[in-house]
Amino acid sequence: MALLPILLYPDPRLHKVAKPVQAVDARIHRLIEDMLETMYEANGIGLAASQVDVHERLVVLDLSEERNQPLVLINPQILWASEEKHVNEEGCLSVPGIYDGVERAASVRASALDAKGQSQTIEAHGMLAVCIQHEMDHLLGKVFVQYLSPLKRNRIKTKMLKALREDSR
Ligand code: K1U
Ligand code: ZN
Repeated sequence: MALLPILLYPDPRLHKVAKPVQAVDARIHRLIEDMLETMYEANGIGLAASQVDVHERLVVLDLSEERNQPLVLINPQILWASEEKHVNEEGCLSVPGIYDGVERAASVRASALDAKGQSQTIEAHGMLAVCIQHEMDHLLGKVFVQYLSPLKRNRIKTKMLKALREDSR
């Protein structure tokens, strides 16, 4: 297993659109293991392959208290989203230290392959629904700060670039 470097906003690679996973093979199993290790080490509840510079439709999640119930979504698709919307506080491992409210569907139904390549349907509400939508946005090259006002987004971009410059000194 290996820890993978997480791309930081405003890295342009975060805006690439991911392609479908062609085969759930040994390479994908290794990537799943590495992404789970990376997500747990960063104390995240989700991670999309796009964030580790792999532009294929793969997401890992774990919202359990004990951090022992990983969920793997390969080639996920939203089948249904509720008309009811909620605003939730979101964070992102690619935008560390920034949290803000984003409006999303309160519930979603999604289909995906699991780590064994079997199809699964997930009914998600609350934080799981938020997280699935956030991670699927990553696969489309969208970062949650793009929902914020241009003023907020520019402030975040400036702050992130300043932190990057200071880290490289
Ligand atoms: O995509 C990511 O970078 C992972 C992200 C998932 C996420 C968290 C909260 C709302 C939507 C999506 C994180 O894990 S950020 C860190 C975190 O654990 C967290 C942040 C805010 C609320 C709850 C958890
Ligand atoms: Zn994110």
